[in-house]
Amino acid sequence: MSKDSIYSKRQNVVDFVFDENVANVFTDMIRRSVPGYESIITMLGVFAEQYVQDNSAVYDLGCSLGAATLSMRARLLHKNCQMIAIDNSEAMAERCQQNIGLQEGPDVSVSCADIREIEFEAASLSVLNFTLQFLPLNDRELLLKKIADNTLPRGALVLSEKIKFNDSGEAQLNEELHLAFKKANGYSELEIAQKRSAIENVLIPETLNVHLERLSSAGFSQAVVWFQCFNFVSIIAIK
Ligand code: GEK
Repeated sequence: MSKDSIYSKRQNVVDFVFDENVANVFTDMIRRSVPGYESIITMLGVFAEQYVQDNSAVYDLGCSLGAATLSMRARLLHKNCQMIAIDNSEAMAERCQQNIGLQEGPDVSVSCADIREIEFEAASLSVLNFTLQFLPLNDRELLLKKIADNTLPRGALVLSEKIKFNDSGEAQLNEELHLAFKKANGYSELEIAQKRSAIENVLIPETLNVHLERLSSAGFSQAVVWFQCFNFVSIIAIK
């Protein structure tokens, strides 16, 4: 796994993009930046066992290098399932395709596309693992509505996000702990500061309540936080 040193040298920071350089170090970057990422990935396999139904689609939306797809595929025992992994970064989609080819398992269709523009098949499980946060705020509701409309009864959506807090004390505490996590993982003050300014206009977090209410109005009958570490949560929403 290549080490993420993208922001280790002082530079003119520009808005973050999921390009070739990021794709090359992405596994290391996300593990060292998102507390609980590996636990969430492992648990997606358990969700696949629990929620995937025969004759349905399984979506990994914003799949990056395919970690969520691989975890779900390893536990997919169902008949006639169509696994679909989508990312609008060419560098990510290409590497995702390669990673999936390295392991045995059911077919996966990988495409480079914008998840706001795809036609959804009837799905039993969809995953937005730290992807919704990169969509413009105004596009989030419509996407969730489309996912809900195309989710089978008893099907599910796993939504993982960085969140913000209304309470300033809670926000400060969680941000401090997240900062400590990144430092403990070897990121320097300079790397952390430069990454922060690169991402601040690109990753727009919302509060947990906003997510839960939007899931409910999109058409999910239940939405439950099953994981939280600092300012990172994962929600399971059931149709
Ligand atoms: C994982 N889920 O490892 N359409 C398609 N893809 C998009 C869009 C869009 N509109 N916007 C952003 N992306 C992965 C991690 S990373 C999270 C997901 C992070 C893609 C983007 O190209 C990137 O690959 C991914 O969403 C977000 O489980 O970097 O914090």
